[in-house]
Amino acid sequence: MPTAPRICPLCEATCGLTLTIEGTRVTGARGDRDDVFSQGFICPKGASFGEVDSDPDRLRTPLVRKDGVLQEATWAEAFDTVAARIRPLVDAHGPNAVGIVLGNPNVHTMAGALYPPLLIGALRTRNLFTASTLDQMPKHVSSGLLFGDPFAVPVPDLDRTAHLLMLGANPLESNGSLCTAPDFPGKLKALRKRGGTLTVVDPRRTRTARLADRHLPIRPGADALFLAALTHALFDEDLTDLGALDGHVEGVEEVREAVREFTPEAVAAACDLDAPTIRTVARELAAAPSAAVYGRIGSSTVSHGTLASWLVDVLNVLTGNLDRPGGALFPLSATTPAPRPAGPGKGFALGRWTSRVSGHPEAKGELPMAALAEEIETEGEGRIRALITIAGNPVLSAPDGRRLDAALEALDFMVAVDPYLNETTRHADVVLPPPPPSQSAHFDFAFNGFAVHNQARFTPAAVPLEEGRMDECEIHARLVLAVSGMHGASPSAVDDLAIETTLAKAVTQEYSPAHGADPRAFAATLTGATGAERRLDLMLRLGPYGLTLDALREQPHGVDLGPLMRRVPQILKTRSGRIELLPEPLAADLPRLRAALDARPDALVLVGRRHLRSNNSWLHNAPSLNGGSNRCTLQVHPDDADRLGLADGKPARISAEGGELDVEVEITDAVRSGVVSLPHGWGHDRPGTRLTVAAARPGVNVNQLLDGSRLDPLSGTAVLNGFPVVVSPLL
Ligand SMILES: Nc1nc2c(c(=O)[nH]1)N[C@H]1C(S)=C(S)[C@@H](COP(=O)(O)OP(=O)(O)OC[C@H]3O[C@@H](n4cnc5c(=O)[nH]c(N)nc54)[C@H](O)[C@@H]3O)O[C@H]1N2
Ligand SMILES: Nc1nc2c(c(=O)[nH]1)N[C@H]1C(S)=C(S)[C@@H](COP(=O)(O)OP(=O)(O)OC[C@H]3O[C@@H](n4cnc5c(=O)[nH]c(N)nc54)[C@H](O)[C@@H]3O)O[C@H]1N2
Ligand code: SF4
Ligand SMILES: [Mo]
Repeated sequence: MPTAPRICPLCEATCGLTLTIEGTRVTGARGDRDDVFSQGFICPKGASFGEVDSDPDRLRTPLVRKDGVLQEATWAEAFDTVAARIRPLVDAHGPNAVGIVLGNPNVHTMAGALYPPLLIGALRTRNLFTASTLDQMPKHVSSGLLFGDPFAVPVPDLDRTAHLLMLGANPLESNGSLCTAPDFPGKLKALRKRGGTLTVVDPRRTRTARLADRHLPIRPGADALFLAALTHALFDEDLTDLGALDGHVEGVEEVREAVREFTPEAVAAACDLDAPTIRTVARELAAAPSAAVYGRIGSSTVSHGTLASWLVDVLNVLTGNLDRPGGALFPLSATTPAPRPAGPGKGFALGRWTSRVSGHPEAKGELPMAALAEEIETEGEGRIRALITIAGNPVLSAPDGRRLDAALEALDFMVAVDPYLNETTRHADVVLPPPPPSQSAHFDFAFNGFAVHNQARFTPAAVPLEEGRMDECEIHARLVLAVSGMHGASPSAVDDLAIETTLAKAVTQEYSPAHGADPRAFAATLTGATGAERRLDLMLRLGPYGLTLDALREQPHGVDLGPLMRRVPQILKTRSGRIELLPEPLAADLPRLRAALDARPDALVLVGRRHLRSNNSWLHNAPSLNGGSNRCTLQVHPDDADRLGLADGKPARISAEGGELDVEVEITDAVRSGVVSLPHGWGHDRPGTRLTVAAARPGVNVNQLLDGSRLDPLSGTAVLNGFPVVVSPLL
């Protein structure tokens, strides 16, 4: 049976798969043992690649709304409609009349990495909303402020660390995030086996927590307090040691002052952890030969998300573990422009503009996804009248789906680039469906920048593009043309322009491999079957390893670029050229954290959870990933169940500020008392979708419990964990 390699796009681990091909169909997938990074690892989702790829509900042709009904159409009709509808709105109401929503799978496609920046540039809209403000924006903001670059995200050196302190992450289900590591579970087991220690901080006793030496069932939302107390304890017990970072950090004494009040004793009640334990964790962190602190979703999508993200790296710095092998290191991906010499940079600015209705500050050029509905609904200059969504399902993934649902219906025009007709895309006037992943080439522009080992892999399309299909890169390029008044031009013009712009700059930069070259001659050397591939080739050639696309093609299992290396001070782009440990915006947010010391904890709060066979809202349509018992259950601790009169397997009503839901109760002591857990991505019961399997087992949309008003103010990230709820039995 013929086989083809394909990097798995179904989570951040980016495992190399070997697909079995029958004709033009993928009939099987196994882990590629020769993959330089994943070495054969595969999970149940990857094993279902064929089923996900050939889902009969995937759209095969564009859809265009005619007489109020979405109907199959040609590509020409679809792009004609986009061009005819978007430009007049921009001309009449200005660039902000068009909003853009970018969802999670954009980081899993080549198109999603290469074209949205051009689309944003073409539209010049400030109404940009992405999954980041439902996810990792706090990390971008803290990295931007600390290191001067929002993409300078240190990752735990999983293969070499002696001690891992992990907060709000459950890689045994998620397979890891902002830490790209195939076989994350195996790496944690290997850490324990080589004598290292693992501490997991999570209100639930997850599969990851069960693997740990120590599990701290913290009260949700209290991580920033806990981390501040660890920082306090390091100073208090004279345990700080910057190591090789000495001379590259400013603000250490200011941090000592800033955390003075956050003693372990002071935070103990709010965290529901005892002070001696907190001190022990701090001592262990300082004593370990190497250690990494790592926080994810549960410490990010909370009201002090940016403070917690910052404190994670403050601890890495103060223990000398930042930028040290075995600690937390900055990856260097093959498509990062070749490093400029160390020195002061431009720094990172927050709040360069604010959202129109609620005045939320922008972060990294984005506005909070939680504010999308009000920006569409609220009349006035700058209202969003048209929306372009690419690979996003905010009706399920963002707060208050019902309100967003109504807002989308009220738009003048909506375009969706999406393979499915789902809760969000059903509102579109034009749906542009990309082909299934087997028909697309792949390179991980985003995740290589968060990978625990430097490597580069390119996989070409495993099967030819089906007749009538359009490559997603071409869809994006044509979309850029359609909104920029160049409708009908060749899509390669978009790539040529991007190449020209990049090269014009690179040839003037002394440290660039293209320095001094003739841009045209350099461009003529680029190889690649498509504009997108030529752009990849350019980025590789301008990158730090001198790779080319041809070189990657010759290595179908990838190129090993070695373990993570030290990158300070070169990576720093702060104005001082040093790590700025107490940036002003974070200092200004500390009074809010101080107030949390004395706040009375909510009686019952909700947290989310992920299941190994899920991926946010879009994998519930694959039968093998959505079988077995109901997964969309409300997990309740036995003590809470007793107190509230809830019974296992019976229905309950859960309510919060955004609405109420009826759910099935699952009583388990895996969740701590005072906390209930409900997964996200469910609620597939709206009419007008084409998700046969998912609609038959719809579940409920947890985000309906939110009204969009709870945000981490610095990053605009929605609070999706640790918000108060009320639960009662449904009789
Ligand atoms: N309560 C709660 N809510 C959450 C979270 C949580 O933990 N709790 N997690 C948040 C997080 S971390 C994230 S990242 C967001 C995710 O939320 P979204 O960014 O909305 O992503 P998905 O829900 O995965 O929806 C992905 C969409 O992309 C489409 N798609 C799939 N493959 C492709 C492709 O190849 N090309 C294109 N163009 N489209 C494709 C799917 O059909 C679907 O419409 O959800 C957030 N929402
Ligand atoms: N199988 C599967 N894999 C996925 C996804 C998926 O939907 N399914 N989604 C992908 C995406 S988009 C992302 S961003 C990643 C996320 O990957 P992870 O960050 O590992 O996310 P989760 O698995 O949701 O784990 C978050 C944990 O935080 C805990 N938690 C909740 N509130 C708090 C709190 O206040 N403090 C602390 N310390 N912990 C808390 C929860 O109990 C949960 O166990 O996963 C990716 N991988
Ligand atoms: S761990 Fe992630 S990348 Fe690897 S096979 Fe599973 S879904 Fe795919
Ligand atoms: Mo995410």
